[in-house]
Amino acid sequence: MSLTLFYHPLSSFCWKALVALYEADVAFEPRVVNLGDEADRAAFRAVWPLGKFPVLTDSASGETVPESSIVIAWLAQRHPGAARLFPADPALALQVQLRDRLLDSYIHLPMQRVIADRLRPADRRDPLTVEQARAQILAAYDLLEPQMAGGGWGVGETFTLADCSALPALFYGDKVAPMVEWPNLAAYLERLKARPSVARVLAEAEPFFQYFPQEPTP
Ligand SMILES: N[C@@H](CCC(=O)N[C@@H](CS)C(=O)NCC(=O)O)C(=O)O
Repeated sequence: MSLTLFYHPLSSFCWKALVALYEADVAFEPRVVNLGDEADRAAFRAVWPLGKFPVLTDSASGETVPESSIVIAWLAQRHPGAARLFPADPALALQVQLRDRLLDSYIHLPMQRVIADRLRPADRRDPLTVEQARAQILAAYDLLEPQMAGGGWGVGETFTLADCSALPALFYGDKVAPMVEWPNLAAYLERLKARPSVARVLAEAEPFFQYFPQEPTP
């Protein structure tokens, strides 16, 4: 086996890569990075200096592949089982990439800003950052809600990169900005959770959910 995935089971961006790997049934060595351990952090930074996971390495080709969307694109180019994560039709492929960008930029990253604020000492929290991040998430929900009115997967008829990206964005997004007024997105999240690749990722994360920071009491 030549592939190693540097990741953590609770990490939202790692979920994107894990779903793709499980969808495509690609064999890889899981390498959990413990960011709380200085030596492990340094070892990971030797692989990828920015220190952000997921990162996939291929000992056969010598490649180091960072960034969740690029990991999935790389898999799609090299592993037949993963090719379907990027539609062959160029127009549809562009729609898939657009959805991936929208989910990452306007739900996933703002969600991380809300969580990061929870991890700060009480006297360093920034309610304005949280408010703006939540507003960004709600605007993205509004944009995507009508697009999911027909049910099914994110873009097109089949499960793609768009769905790999949707899982962490909507799962953790729902925790910081509940999707009560967005029934199409809420139903889509339930469809995602029922997908075997996703169910496996969530089951592996389950022992770590206790570390997810809850909303601080005012
Ligand atoms: N744009 C990157 C974002 C990756 C990212 O932010 N990963 C987080 C975990 S979800 C991380 O590595 N955090 C560790 C840190 O910031 O020290 C991607 O798509 O892979």
